[in-house]
Amino acid sequence: MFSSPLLYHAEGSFYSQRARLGFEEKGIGYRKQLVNIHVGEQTEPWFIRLNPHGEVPVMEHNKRIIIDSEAILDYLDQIVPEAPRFTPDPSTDEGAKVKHFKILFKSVMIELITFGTMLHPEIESGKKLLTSAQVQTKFGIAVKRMQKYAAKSPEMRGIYEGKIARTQTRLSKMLDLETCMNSIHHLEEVLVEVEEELSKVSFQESTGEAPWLCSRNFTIADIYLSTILHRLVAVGLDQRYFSGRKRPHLEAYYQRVLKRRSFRRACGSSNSKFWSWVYPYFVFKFKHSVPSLVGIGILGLAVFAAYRYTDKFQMIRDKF
Ligand SMILES: N[C@@H](CCC(=O)N[C@@H](CS)C(=O)NCC(=O)O)C(=O)O
Repeated sequence: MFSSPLLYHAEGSFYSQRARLGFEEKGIGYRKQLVNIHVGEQTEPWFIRLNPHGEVPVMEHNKRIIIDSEAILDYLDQIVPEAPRFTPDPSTDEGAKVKHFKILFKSVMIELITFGTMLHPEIESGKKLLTSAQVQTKFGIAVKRMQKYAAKSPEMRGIYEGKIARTQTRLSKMLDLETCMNSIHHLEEVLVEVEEELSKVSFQESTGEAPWLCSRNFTIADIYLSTILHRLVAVGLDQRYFSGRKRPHLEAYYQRVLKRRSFRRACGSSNSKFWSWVYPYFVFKFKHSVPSLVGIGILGLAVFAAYRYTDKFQMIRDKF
């Protein structure tokens, strides 16, 4: 039908999860390339040339580069229009609802919530993926790397300076407890509304048909909601927001999501430390050690050839 798209992504990345879920929902075969955002691979010049924002996910298809998870989902909707649409016509009841919830979920500041739990002990969460010092080191390393690349490639200096400034602004927002608390409270309000909405649809469970947020189809509203809930589990905020019967409809919804094949394939490993931290680390190390391994090999061959075939080593050869 068409050539297989390539997705640059990171296993645990929130926005990559949305994109992968889009591919799985549409049943589109695709290739994946890991970008290790924990060690700053997204700031390397080859990636910045693909996406000057230096963010995953990025999709490459038929020589087109699509950046931003929402643009990727819209593109998938266009190339496979026969599957249920992620974004139905907003003039229909279903479409209007999807639009409303999409806007609502976009207002959730997931980065502030994610890193807020790590940076502020005041925000109680069941897990701390990183310590506050580790988060700050991670951002510090990313900035240093970008400064190095900016110095090396003057043609990309402006792009790097922009990203360095954005990174510093993001970190200072994350370090501000009040900003993070506002995001935590805003999410509470969002989920109150979602729980209310789900309470109207969950009765259909008795028919064995899983009703999703806006209709019987899994729309972009469900892609956004399911990945938000999955992230809350990852950072140990699910108890605060929905699990343990806190919000039973949301909890049941998340359980249904976990059973969905597409979700398991796209996000099943996202919250695993091994798949989102350890494995990408070794892939990155391997990729970056290949040039040195090749270099060592070439050097070895050159030394061997010189020893074997040149007069310079004749005396040594004669001794053996
Ligand atoms: N609006 C973008 C946001 C992408 C984004 O923020 N990606 C994060 C990972 S979830 C990233 O690449 N962060 C690395 C960085 O900003 O340096 C989208 O929807 O794709």
